[in-house]
Amino acid sequence: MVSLLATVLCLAVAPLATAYPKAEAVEARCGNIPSNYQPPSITTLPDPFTFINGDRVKSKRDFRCRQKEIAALFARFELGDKPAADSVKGSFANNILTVTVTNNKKSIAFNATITYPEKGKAPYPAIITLGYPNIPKLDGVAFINFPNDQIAGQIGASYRGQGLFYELYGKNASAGSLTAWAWGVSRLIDALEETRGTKINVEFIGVTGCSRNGKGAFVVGALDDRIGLTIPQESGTGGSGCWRVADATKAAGTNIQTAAQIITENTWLSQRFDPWTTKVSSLPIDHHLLAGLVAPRGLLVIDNDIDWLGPTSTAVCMGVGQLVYKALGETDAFGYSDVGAHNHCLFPDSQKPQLEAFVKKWLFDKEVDTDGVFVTSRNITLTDWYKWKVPRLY
Ligand code: MCU
Repeated sequence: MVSLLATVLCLAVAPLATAYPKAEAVEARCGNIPSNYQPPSITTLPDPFTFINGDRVKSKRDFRCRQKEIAALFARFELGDKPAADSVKGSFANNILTVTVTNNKKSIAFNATITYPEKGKAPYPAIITLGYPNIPKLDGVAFINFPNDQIAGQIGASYRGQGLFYELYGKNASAGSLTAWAWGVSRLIDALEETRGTKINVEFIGVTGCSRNGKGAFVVGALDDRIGLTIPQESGTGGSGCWRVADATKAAGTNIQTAAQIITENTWLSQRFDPWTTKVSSLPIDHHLLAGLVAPRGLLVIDNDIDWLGPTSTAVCMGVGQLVYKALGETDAFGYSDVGAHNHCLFPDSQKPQLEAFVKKWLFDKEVDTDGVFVTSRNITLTDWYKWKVPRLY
């Protein structure tokens, strides 16, 4: 078991400011992918620091631009598009926030129940949960239940296009369920921002979910800069695992979920992903870059030693993802913790101190040591999986 902790001081910021740097605006050209773009084949994990036109990322600002490109690549090759909406309205009564979204003269509405902490002080930081929370209660933190299955179903691969998202954008919308959920959480945050009386501090929002909902939580955090702490739990392949590493693990004889299997099981991903699942080395992205989209915001990846989830794949994938935080000089915002020997989605007590530390730091803006959390029982050699240089961008 590797656990490395070093102390880093975090500068105090004014109340109500986010603990992480707000994303800078970038030029409109960032994220434009030529329509005829053909990604090259690469068996190792693609370089976060080189644009598809070959230019190197030389500054934090360049990296913001590359993040737009990475998000556009995820949309084009794996996740589908996360659309905008014409308007969002919130209303709040009996601890339920009703979110009404209108687009193209059609409207949908969903309810999110807010559970307030017994202790603590309003306005409360909040963790949005996809499904019921599988992490323990946290002092002073509200939990907001996001009804992800209503927004986009996850009943099985033949049930594509079901849920409120598709009522608004059509059954043939490119978004898979994970992207539709990300859209829904963004609209929930829009509603929180404009609704009085919720007693939620919108500057300190986290997101979590376990297993399939952990895949969702990761994508939600990657696609909305207002989320300060992303906690994907036991998300496995399609979450904290990498497609390439999963295929290699499967080829070596382990029963692990792969791209080719995942599209036969459910509607989590866009149908745009289908043709790539038999040639994942031709994808210009992999899931280390999902961590790269969350950076420099807080990311605590909780995993479990179950073959199907791919504990080697997730350790390699997140180990390489951590290099983005290193390049940005923000290693205290990243944690990976794989503790096994417990049932799927049963959060073990031994992970609680890490969770509490990340919550204190990224949802309460307290000075806490969160640097260098990387726990795995797997023997991994990261340099087998990436062939690029990690620049110093800070
Ligand atoms: C880890 O998440 C999924 C997994 O991808 C599926 O293959 C399996 O069927 O279900 C897991 C899950 O969501 O368990 C609750």
